[in-house]
Amino acid sequence: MTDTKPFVALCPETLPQRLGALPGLKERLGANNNSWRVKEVGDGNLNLVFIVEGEQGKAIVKQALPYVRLVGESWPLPLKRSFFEYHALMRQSERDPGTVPQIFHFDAEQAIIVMEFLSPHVILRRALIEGRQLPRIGRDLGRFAARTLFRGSDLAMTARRRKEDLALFSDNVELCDITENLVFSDPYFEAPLNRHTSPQLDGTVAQLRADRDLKVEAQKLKHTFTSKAETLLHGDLHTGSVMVTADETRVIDPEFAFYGPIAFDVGMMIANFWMSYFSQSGHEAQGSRQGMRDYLLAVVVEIWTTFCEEFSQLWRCERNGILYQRSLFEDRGDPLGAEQALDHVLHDIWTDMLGFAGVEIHRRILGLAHNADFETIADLDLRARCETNALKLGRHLVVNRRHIHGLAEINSLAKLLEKETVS
Ligand code: SR1
Ligand code: MG
Repeated sequence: MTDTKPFVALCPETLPQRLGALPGLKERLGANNNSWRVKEVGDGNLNLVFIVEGEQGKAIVKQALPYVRLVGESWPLPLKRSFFEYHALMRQSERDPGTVPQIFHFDAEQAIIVMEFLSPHVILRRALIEGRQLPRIGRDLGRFAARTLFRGSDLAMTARRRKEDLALFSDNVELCDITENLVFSDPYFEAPLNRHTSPQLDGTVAQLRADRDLKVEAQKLKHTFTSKAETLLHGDLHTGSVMVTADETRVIDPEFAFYGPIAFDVGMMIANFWMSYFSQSGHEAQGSRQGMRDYLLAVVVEIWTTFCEEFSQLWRCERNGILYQRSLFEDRGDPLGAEQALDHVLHDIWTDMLGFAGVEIHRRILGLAHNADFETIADLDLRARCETNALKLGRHLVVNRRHIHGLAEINSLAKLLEKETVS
């Protein structure tokens, strides 16, 4: 018989007593758990997050709940997502050291991860809403994506290790199901939990939901998402999953991790910068955000350029997996063959990345889970104008992604949409 303890949600009152004996916590906070101060700070859609402060320091305690916090107990969600988050963090810290929080303790039964308290870091999304320009973010995120996605794939891993990992993460079914519905399908019909800025967006929403080309392309992207088990994804890589200071970037919250297409993480991330771009005119009460808009488009370029450079570098130096083997190219005196293959691989990532960015934009405006970039714009007419621009760009990305040649083209369209709204 296994000795399993039933799950009990933590609360600030019980946490010191329940976790007081954990060596990982005592070491950081101090042994006197009676003096620990606990605050619940979770503002995400799914979990409890506590800051615990003791005489010697602070730590984060994150606990999954057996349901979707945003919706309530009517939407059950398994605790095992915490197991996937923990294992994804372990792999990411191997593949791009220093980019995720340090983990001090993991308890699978109680779905608890105890980790480093990052300070003075703030959530990237909040910094962007406030108009803060983070100088490192494009490079750090481009590199993180390239390293974790390349090193988690058949380009780098042994076939056995990758297949074992694929099997491990294939059980993250319920979190994939959230993405499959919330990102790829719900925005394109009147799904029960959808919401949008109404009545301002009603006409545009009806148009998008009647757009056959858009729906077909969104489903093709969903098909790619479910069938292209290329690499271990973060799975929810948006600006709310990144913590920043001016000098440091850390990526958090990979509970949606599973094996999927490389382009998915990259597209989701870039989409969130485009949404931030379109939301800026809703945050101009304290002054023009033109500088911020220029910065955000430059970050998009930097993420993509860095991703390509780092991916190419890894392709040349760490391509030791079962795909595009050196024995076919470099070892036969044909390094150009390997470069040709690299171009093709990057081109496919580019095309899919644009599509994934487009659906991510749509779902944050039309679906259940919105983002604060738009939601904090109190004037609903103004919010709707910002959202309309983002929706238009999203449609262009999804439907025309195979004919888009570079970011300059998309950023020009973004500027044009923005200018038309202002004038
Ligand atoms: C029901 S969960 C909604 C969203 O929150 C998470 O952060 C993911 O982005 C998910 O799609
Ligand atoms: Mg999250």
